[in-house]
Amino acid sequence: MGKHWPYVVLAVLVLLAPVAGSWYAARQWSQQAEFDQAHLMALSVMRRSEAVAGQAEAAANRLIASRNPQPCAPANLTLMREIAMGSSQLLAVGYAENDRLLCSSLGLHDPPIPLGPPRYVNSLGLELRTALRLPLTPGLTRVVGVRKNTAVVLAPELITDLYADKPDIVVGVSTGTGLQIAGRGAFSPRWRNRLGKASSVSFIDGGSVISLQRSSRFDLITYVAVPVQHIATRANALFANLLPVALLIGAFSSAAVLWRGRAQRELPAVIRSALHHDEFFLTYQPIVELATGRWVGAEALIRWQRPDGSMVRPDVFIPVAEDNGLISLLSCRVLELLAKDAPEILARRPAFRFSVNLSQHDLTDPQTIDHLRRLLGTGLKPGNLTIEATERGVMEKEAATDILRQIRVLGMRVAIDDFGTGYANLAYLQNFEVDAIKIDKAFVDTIGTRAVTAQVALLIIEMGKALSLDLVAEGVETAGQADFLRDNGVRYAQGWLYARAMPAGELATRLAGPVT
Ligand code: G
Ligand code: G
Ligand code: MN
Repeated sequence: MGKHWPYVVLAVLVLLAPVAGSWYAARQWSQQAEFDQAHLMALSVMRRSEAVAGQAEAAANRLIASRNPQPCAPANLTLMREIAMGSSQLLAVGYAENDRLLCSSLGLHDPPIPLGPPRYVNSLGLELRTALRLPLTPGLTRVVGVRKNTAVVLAPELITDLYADKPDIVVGVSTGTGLQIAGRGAFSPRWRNRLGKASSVSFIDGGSVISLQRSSRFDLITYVAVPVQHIATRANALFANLLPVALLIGAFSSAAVLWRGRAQRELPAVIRSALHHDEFFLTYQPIVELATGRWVGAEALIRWQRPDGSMVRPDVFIPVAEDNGLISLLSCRVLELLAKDAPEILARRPAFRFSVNLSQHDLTDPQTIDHLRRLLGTGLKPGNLTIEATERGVMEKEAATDILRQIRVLGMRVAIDDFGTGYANLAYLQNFEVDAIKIDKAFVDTIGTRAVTAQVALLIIEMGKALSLDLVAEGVETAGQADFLRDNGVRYAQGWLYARAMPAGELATRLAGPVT
């Protein structure tokens, strides 16, 4: 049989799904990891910046507090040296006037050293200058903070040396206004806008993963920018690790799909062989009269046990049989099996009713009538038989009407199975002159619940009563459901509350018992 390609397509998808999944996961994880790492780095740059700013502030406060009327007198220079030497992060502290450094812990400056213009002033009067060059180190730029004529000189390397082993990473610190104080790599003042009033933010901009961190103590923002390629590099490494496992899972699933596909393709041949070797048998699920609890009938349900003892479910092999022209052979077998099982039961209960499921194809096949006639030759009376047809089976084929009519002419009853799940409508029930409807378990399940469909069970019951149809509720599992159904005029029920499907022998024995 054809129908191979859907399994091949599925097998390929199932093989690729874990691979695609781990690729996607590797990208997501790596992006998150880079964001997290950038965030941690910005935090750590902030810790360093705050330590430096803290020392600068403390040094300036000490010098300001000394209030020396002669700021460049030797005694004050000694104090400056003491302060500078005691501060691990400061190059020098000194006295400034008119944008010039007159003296510092380095000594008297004659001529005074120009500090350059202030680039930033805050509410405390702190001015920052970022382009100082000391005569001793003309090649290096220094940062100076000046408050109340007290200058603190800082080395930007304190910040730019961070992560020196990762030269493609941009690190730095700026003021809250976006003035770069110290930094390595290209800094963009517009990054600051992304921070808004938040204390930290991470984002991708211009090929970099950027993370900003705001200080809670000073008007400082630190930033770190990592090239986005880092995400790809990390993702590729991760993916390389995941790939073998993903391929293994994919291959196993894929093999399972192909194996199942093969089993499905071979199923028709196996069904034929099973018919030949008598592997099918029937079980019977009692149909109970709600008012009395009597078992008035039973639905015959086909079972298939393989020689190895395993059972194949009807939902698996019935559709395959339908698709491969085998269903009439199976239905025919069901009638043969029933003919063998029925006499023992009818000997005790001559009026007992057996329900048999026919498929859509059976309902358009004139041979079905011949098979049913033959069954009547074996001792069953037409009144002992109910044919169950699904709504779909009846609705979709014109010819079904004719077969159903002939079945009723034979004197057998017709029930619509799984009612409510298909194309339920009043007009067609009238046209087809059925005898009974079986209310699908789905509606019985909603009884006593707040489900939206709970009202449908009642609607079906009212409809059945209006058309004088017998009603059989399927899948009754609780006494509450049974009470509700009985109180609303449903006559029959089937379900685990009463009995599960059982072999013919057990049915005969239990029918002889006291309750049934
Ligand atoms: O009781 P069980 O789980 O086997 O029922 C599964 C499905 O198989 C039910 O929908 C039932 O109607 C269907 N089924 C059981 N026996 C037969 C049969 O003999 N013929 C057909 N066509 N369907 C059946
Ligand atoms: O479609 P049909 O009614 O022919 O199929 C009956 C199916 O419902 C079978 O699979 C049978 O095992 C199952 N069944 C019968 N009674 C109950 C019940 O009370 N509860 C549940 N969960 N399943 C039931
Ligand atoms: Mn049924």
